[in-house]
Amino acid sequence: MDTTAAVVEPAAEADLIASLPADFRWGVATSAYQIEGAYDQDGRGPSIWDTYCRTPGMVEGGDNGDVACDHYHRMPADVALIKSLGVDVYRFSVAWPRVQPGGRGPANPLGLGFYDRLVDELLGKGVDPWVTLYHWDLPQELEDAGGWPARDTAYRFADYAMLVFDALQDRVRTWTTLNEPWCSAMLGYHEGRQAPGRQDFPAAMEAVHHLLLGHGLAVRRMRAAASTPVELGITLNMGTSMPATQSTADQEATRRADGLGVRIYLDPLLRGQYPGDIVDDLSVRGVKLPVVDGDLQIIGEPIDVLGVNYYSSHLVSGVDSAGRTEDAEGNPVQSTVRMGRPVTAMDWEIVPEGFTDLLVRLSRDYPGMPMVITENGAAFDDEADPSGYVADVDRTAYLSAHIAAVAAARARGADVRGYFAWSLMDNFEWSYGYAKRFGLVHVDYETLVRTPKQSALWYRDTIRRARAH
Ligand code: IFM
Repeated sequence: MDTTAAVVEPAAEADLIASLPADFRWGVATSAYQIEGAYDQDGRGPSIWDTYCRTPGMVEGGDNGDVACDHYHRMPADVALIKSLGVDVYRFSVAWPRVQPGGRGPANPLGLGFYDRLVDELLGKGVDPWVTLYHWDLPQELEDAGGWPARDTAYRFADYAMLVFDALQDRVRTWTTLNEPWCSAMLGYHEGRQAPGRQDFPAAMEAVHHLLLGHGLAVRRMRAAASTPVELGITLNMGTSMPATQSTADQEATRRADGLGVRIYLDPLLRGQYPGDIVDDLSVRGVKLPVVDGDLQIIGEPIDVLGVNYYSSHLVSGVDSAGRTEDAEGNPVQSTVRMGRPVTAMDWEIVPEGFTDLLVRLSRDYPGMPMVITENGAAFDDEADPSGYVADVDRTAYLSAHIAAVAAARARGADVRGYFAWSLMDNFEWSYGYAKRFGLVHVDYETLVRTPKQSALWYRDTIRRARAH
């Protein structure tokens, strides 16, 4: 790690990055199921992802998180690696099925013990821990009882959150309740492309509401129990949706995309109500959000920080490739149209200015809410040399352009206070298995040896420079 990364980002990007303040928080992020492995150790119970991975055809290559990066057994060395990148803060998630193997009842001390040690290890190295309570690994028993479409799951989540909060709040300042509830609800219960793999749109809308309710219940209880100042928040994945043309169909499709992707979360969280146009759209489809009196007050519990995960932006059309405006069920079409930009290995178009636009728009539409970029990064088809080193010029360029986009948003008034690169190291990319690599650090899945890529060295140098001015 002594090599200086030989990357010179375009001058304009370098100038923008240099404008970030010295107290800007720099970090790297991971999640439990994607890196930990040790899937049946120390009393961990099965989660929906263990089940999904064992369902033939669901995950590329039949991969699973049984071993992943084996972080569970290599944690102290991984923390040393994090430290070597020079970051201020490390965002990780706690595995609910380690803490409560069946999703209810008392804490499993061995499961909690792992996070207790992780927090101490980080603090001992001068790195702040940032805890995400839920990054998609619902205990299977709770899914069997109805999963997120069931109201009870929200209450189970708040109970679990308190077990973790009580154990770690003396050392952890920043807490994110949920990571990307859009993915849990839409990919998990509507599209079936993630665990638990259901395809039921009304159930997905029930999941949206109960995820938000679980967030609010947890925030209310954590705030009441906090014995030192804490920062509480939630992380949403968002992009900028733009109409492919100025036609009414495309503008309407864009409104719906933004409504179901952004506003259905942020409006109840920050404005105390669901967006009326989306509630109307749902009712045309015979779907209702299962709101009970008092829920919106709970969901709207004040938060301190909004986590923003950004990867790409989209042109949206109300017409599909066959020229139809309605799908087979008679619902209006909402399709994405290529902008003709370069793509990452996920086939996601690279649109850094959509990031700036998103952050400026969020600060305009939801004023007064500090933001931190809790994820941003890119998968590319890395080729490691015999030593394991990857000269990932493409990822480095992506990071440079996107950090500059954050700085540009700040210059336009967006209150963004930190940035986490996704991800610390290559890991289990959900339905794509190990085929997609997002890491700043290369992982050899045969030997599990970690090797910092060029992007890791560039990131370390960038942080150093940002602190120096
Ligand atoms: O790997 C995921 C992460 O778990 C959630 N946000 C998006 C990343 C890349 O797909």
